Amino acid sequence: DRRGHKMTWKQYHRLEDIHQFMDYLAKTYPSIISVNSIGKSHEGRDLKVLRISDGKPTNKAVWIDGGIHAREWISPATVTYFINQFAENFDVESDDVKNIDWYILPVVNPDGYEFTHLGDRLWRKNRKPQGTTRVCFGADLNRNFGYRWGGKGSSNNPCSDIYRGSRAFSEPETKAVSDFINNSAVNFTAYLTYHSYGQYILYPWGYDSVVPPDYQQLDIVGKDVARAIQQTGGSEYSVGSSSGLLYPAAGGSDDWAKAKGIKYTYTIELSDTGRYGFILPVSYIEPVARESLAGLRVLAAAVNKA
Ligand code: ING
Ligand code: ZN
Repeated sequence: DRRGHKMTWKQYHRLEDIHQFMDYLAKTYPSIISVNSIGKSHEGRDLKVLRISDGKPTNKAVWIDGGIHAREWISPATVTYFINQFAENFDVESDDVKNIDWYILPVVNPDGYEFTHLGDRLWRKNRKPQGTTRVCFGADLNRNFGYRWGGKGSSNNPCSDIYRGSRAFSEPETKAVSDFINNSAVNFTAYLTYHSYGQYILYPWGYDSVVPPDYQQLDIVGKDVARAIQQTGGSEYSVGSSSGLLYPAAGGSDDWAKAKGIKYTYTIELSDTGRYGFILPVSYIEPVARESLAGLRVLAAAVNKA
């Protein structure tokens, strides 16, 4: 269309629309945006990361991902909304936003995401055949990361929805994310991973009911983010450690990022609180994304002060 892509935030889009949107932005704004594939999914789909940066050497760096879990459609929708806002309005963004190199992977689990569009709307895991028999499909990518992998809240049963995989980073999607973050020479100050649902801002640890030494700072910034969301769109988010507020779950991406030393590491569980759950109507996309962006701007301010 007129803008050269099909993304609307008035409906949920297939992976191809999301990838074409990212490529369009890289082509249209080459001085600030680049797109790179950091690897391929089990079924061979690209894992496309978009980088937005004005190239200042003093910039901080923030990682954002979405779509680790296939059925949580509001996550890629929200993360692509962030991309669109920053791309289309970078020159008028705040210094807090412009002083960050943003690395954004909207769909960590493209095979699962496509499967929820074509087959099973409530699929969670990736689509790699598992176990010796390969009769069951998928590992839970948010149980497959390599910090305290194999602990509480994860399963060794390949047919379980919380199957942890055969070993840490056994899945190409989690391996690609960790390889990129480990090898890129970028020093990330924040790692944000968007899920749904429940309206929570969660910080480590997930593996057990303990908190990191700097949890009070994570709690303060998390509550600042929650307040911005509430003041913008009215949604109320609870803030706390994932193990404390929800349940212990080892192998999450946030624990791995925090253990690497990335200070502001959060799992954000977007709307709603259960009325529609994963099947959030499309009329919610814009309000959820808009208030989430207000929260992200507050996080950007904290990152610049770190
Ligand atoms: N919830 C997360 C899950 O993976 C979570 C909750 C967050 C667990 C952080 C561990 C660490 O179960 C959803 N909805 O995916
Ligand atoms: Zn999830």
